[in-house]
Amino acid sequence: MTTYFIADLHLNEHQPGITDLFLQFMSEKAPLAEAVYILGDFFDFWIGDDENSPLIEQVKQAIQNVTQQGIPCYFICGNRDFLLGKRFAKETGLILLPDYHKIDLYGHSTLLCHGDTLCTDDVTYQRFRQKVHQKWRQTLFLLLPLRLRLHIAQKIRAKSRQDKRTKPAEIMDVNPQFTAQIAEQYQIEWLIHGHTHKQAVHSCQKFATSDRLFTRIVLGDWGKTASILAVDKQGFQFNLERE
Ligand code: OKV
Ligand code: MN
Repeated sequence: MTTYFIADLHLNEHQPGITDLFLQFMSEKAPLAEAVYILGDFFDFWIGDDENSPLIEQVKQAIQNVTQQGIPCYFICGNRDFLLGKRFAKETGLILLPDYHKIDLYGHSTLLCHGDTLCTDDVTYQRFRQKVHQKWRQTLFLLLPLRLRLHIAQKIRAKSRQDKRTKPAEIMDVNPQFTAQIAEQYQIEWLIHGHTHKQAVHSCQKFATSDRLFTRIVLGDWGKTASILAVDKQGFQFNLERE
């Protein structure tokens, strides 16, 4: 039996090929899986579970189809789809997980997260995150009519695209010290996350001065191809080796 991990599909209307790859994954691979974990930025943006579109409907159908076959599908929200909520979960059978979630993966203690919380050097983003994760702001935002939410979200995205152009690339990766601290705190052997779009397997030290190691597995984003991590009792494997 295999457990699959995916992240950063950034599903959107302008790249129907990605939706097709996901639907293909859900009809071919997922039904044979032990579990499926979606580690955030599944949708490119999400402004409330009441929004609907042919894309959203298709995706919901695909998830519901898999969960109804008894395959658990889990979700950790990303920095873009953090408003995906209980209504979506109820409609699809998707199981919502907190920002950090520790599991036993075939004998390996493993921590799962989206990855944005590990990028502590991007102070501007962390400030943005803290703001939009405030419960009262989310409640207020979700009370607004859908059209107004769409309008506000468009403005926020335009502003963010502007800011991004002046951001140095180094701060966009995980902070190694912070990540090691998390690994130590959760007492894990493996860390699986996405967000940085840099598919890789890193061997990391928990402390600069110790030989205690953990493995950081980074999921890739989706585009022309899917990025799927498959784990079974033999170990882990990506669907495609990328550079
Ligand atoms: C998601 C990101 C846009 C990054 C707004 C409260 C507030 C939620 C929201 C609006 C935006 C999500 C929900 C989106 C992520 C961006 C731009 C940059 C870096 C409020 C709660 F404050 F307005 F009240 N939002 N959307 N960004 O368009 O999906 O992650 S979004
Ligand atoms: Mn992300």
